[in-house]
Amino acid sequence: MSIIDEVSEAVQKGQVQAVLELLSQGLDEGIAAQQLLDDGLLHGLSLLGVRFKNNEVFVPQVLLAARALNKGTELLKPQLIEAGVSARGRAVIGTVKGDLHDIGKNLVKLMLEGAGFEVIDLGVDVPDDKFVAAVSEHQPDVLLLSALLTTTMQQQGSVIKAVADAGLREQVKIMVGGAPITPGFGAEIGADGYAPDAASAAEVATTYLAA
Ligand code: B1M
Repeated sequence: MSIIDEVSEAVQKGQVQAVLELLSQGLDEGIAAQQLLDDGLLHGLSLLGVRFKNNEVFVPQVLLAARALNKGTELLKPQLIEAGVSARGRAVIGTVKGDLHDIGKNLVKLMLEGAGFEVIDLGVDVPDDKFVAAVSEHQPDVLLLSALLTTTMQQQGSVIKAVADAGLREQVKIMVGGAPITPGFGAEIGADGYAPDAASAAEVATTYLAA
């Protein structure tokens, strides 16, 4: 079995230590960090996701896998982002209220940092008023909202409305993303932008910075 397949297996089993050791071994052997992330960590989670959907594994196993994946991503972070990029913008990011999924959000955060953003991460299950308070306090260039559930995607619209009601809408660009989100949905709820994945989220956010 290749190291990449072993990473995928270890993620599915939620084995943090094994994931970290395999990733270090992979990097030592010259495997690109992006490949370890895509074909190892994320591929493992995707396979587990199918078994989750089919009720073959349950929330505790998926939680352990998510923890292993997040730890593994932290280890790869220096290789994934360009070193030494100076901060040239500020972003606030969070997963909306009612939603506990943070893997995608963490990847978007990582790519934003790689693109030179200072990122304030509000975490998961973030209520609207916390997003509003963060925009008021940190004056970010971009606010990024993540949602993974069809039952929480509407919450993104609620955050946008709350920011507008607080009189802050003109001073911040708002982007939405997450597996169920489409560009059409983003436009419908009044977002400025949408991105399908972490790398393009950083690209779109960068276009909002004043030249
Ligand atoms: Co959840 N879950 N989950 N889960 N979970 C999904 C999303 C689901 C599709 C699984 C399934 O049934 N097939 C399903 C949603 C169905 C739906 O709404 N239509 C689901 C469900 C139902 C649930 C629960 C309700 C299950 C239950 O309790 N019965 C429950 C809800 C809890 C809650 O949030 N209130 C639940 C719980 C969990 C865990 C806690 C166990 C765990 C999350 C742990 C964690 O995140 N720390 C979990 C996981 C891991 C998943 C799956 C398996 C993987 C999600 C993931 O991390 N993908 C998922 C099934 C799947 O996707 N195969 C599933 C990898 C990640 C890199 O992708 O997050 O899409 P993603 O992020 C991408 C893009 O979307 C984009 O960039 C990222 C990187 O490229 N992106 C953005 C994301 N945010 C962005 C923000 C931006 C821009 C781009 O800013 C503008």
